[in-house]
Amino acid sequence: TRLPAVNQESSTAAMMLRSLLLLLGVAYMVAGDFDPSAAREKVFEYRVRSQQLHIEDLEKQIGELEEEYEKLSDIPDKDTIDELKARVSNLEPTDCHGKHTHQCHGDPGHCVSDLLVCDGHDDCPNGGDEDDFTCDTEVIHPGRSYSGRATWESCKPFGPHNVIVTIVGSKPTEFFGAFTMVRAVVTLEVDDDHHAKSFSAKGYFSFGNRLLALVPEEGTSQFAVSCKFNHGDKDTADCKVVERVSLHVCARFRATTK
Ligand SMILES: [Ca+2]
Repeated sequence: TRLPAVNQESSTAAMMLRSLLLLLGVAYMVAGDFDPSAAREKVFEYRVRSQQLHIEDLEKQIGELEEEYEKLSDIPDKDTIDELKARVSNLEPTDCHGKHTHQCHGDPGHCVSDLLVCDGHDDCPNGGDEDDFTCDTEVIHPGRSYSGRATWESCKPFGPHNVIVTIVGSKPTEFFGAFTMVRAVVTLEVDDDHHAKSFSAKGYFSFGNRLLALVPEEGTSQFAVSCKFNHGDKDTADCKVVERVSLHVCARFRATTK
């Protein structure tokens, strides 16, 4: 009469063992489960960190540029350089709703950080952040000229007048594809006799937000200019004349190519 009891006990023990093994198996599967979104996040984090290094490299390049300028001219250009540095360091990667985001070309549902546009790696699922359309440099081709009639809101009591921005040089940054360094001449035709004030400016073009930011060479002007090109439009931009130091908006103009 004891044998069936033993058999029952051993069969209960076997069931418990099977349950335990099953539980262990599930736990192992959960622990060892590959999570693609976490992995993508890791890769993104790595890329962002690497872009931070690129920013440091760009700052170093700007530093070298500063030294170069000091050799060429007696006038130091620290304000301009500091402003460029500040603009670059303010760029931080964010999600799709953030300020510095770029909508993937051909895929409106996806966004990437401005810092990842035209950097040589596909970040959009369809590679739209690296295609020829997005990374086209025609708008900053030397010789391109943009002009428009500026309306002053503050800073100076100027009447409406023409502003002309002519690109004189552009150079991709070696390790930071999202930006191209640009040189330009900016002309403000400040009075009715078309008495013009021209100044040399330098800055960058950001592929991610299609923004051309130009600051004057030290001592040449108190104004800087920024122009935002619509995606896909190489010929028209919404531009602002801003006070170089405060970045206060003084005037606006709609610029078109001549
Ligand atoms: Ca990219």
